[in-house]
Amino acid sequence: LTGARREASATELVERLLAGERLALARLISLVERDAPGARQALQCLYPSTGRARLVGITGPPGSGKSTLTTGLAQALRAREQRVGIVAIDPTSPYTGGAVLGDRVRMMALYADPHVFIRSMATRGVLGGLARHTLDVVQILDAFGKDVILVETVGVGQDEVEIARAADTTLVVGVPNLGDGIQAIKAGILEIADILVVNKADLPGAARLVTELRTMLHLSPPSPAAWVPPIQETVATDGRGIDDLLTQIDRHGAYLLASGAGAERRAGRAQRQVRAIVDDRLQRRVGEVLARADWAARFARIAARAEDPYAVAEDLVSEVLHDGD
Ligand SMILES: Nc1nc2c(ncn2[C@@H]2O[C@H](COP(=O)(O)OP(=O)(O)OP(=O)(O)O)[C@@H](O)[C@H]2O)c(=O)[nH]1
Ligand SMILES: [Mg+2]
Repeated sequence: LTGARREASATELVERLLAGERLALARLISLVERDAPGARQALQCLYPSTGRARLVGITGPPGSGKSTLTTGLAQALRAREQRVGIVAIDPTSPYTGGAVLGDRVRMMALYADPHVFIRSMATRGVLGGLARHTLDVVQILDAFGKDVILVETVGVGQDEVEIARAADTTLVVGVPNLGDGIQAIKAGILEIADILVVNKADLPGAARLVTELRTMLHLSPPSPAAWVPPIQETVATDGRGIDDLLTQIDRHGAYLLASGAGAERRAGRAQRQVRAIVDDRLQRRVGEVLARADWAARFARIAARAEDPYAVAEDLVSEVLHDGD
C-alpha cells in the first residue's frame, strides 16, 4: 500500500515539474539523490521530455575559479534570456557558504533569479555512482526546461572525468603559476577538453600558460582533428573574456551539430548510462545475495584451501543471475 502511495506521489511530482513548479523540481532531485522509492519510475516518466538542454562541463584543478566562471557564464546566459541550471559537484561548495564576500554577492544575485536553479552535490555519502546521480539530476533539469546546464567538477577523480565526458561541451580550466597547474591539466583531463580556459588572466604568467597549452596541442593533436580546442583567456572575477567564452561554446555546439559528433557523443553517453544502471543493479543484487549467512562459511573454506575462489565466484554469479527477485 505504501509502495503504491509513493509511486503516485512520484508521478504527481513529475506532473508538477513538467508544469514548471520549482518546488517539485527540488523535491524530485532530492528523491533521486536518495535513491528513494519511485525515483527510477519518475526518471523514466521524464525521459521523453529530456534531450533539449545543452550540457556544459566545467572542470579543472581546485581553486582555478570554476565556480566564479560558472557564475559569470550563468549571468551572461541570463542576459541572453537562457534558462540556466547549475550542478556543482563540490565538497566545499561556495554556493552554500565558505565563499569570500565578493564571490557570494555575485552568487546571491543568481540565487534570486527564478530562471536559475543551483544544486550542490556532495561527493561523499552518495549511494551508487556519483556520475550516475549527476546525470539523473541533469536529466531532471533538462525536463524542467533549462536551456543550458552547467556542471562544475574538480577534475581529479575518475567520477569527475566521467561526468565531464558526459557533457556536450567540456571546458578545462587552468590558471597561471599554479606550479603543477599544467601537470594537473595534462593528467588525463586535457584530452577531454573541448575548450581550454586560462582563467585568472589578470595574473602574471597567463601568456606563458597559453603558449604552453598551444605547444601541447601541437604535440598531441586532438582527435577528431576537425575540432581544435580553442584557448580562451578569462578573468572570471570581473567578467573579462566571458562573452568570448560563450561564443566559443556556441561555436562548439554548431560543430557538434554539423559534424554529427554531437549525436555520437550522446549515444556514447547513453551507453555509459545504461552500463552504469546495470552495474548499480548488479552490485545491489550481489550485496543482497552475499548478505545471506551461508556465504561466510564458504569464504572460510576458501581461506582453509578447502575450496577455491573461482568456484565460489561462479556459484555467486549464478545465484545473482538466476535467483528470482
Ligand atoms: N585574480 C583572480 N582571482 C580569481 C579569478 N577567478 C576566480 N578567482 C578567485 O579564486 C578563488 C577561487 O575561486 P573559485 O571560483 O571558488 O574556484 P573553484 O575552481 O571553483 O574552486 P574549488 O571549487 O574549490 O575547486 C576565489 O577567491 C576567486 O575570487 C580571476 O580571474 N582572477
Ligand atoms: Mg568551486
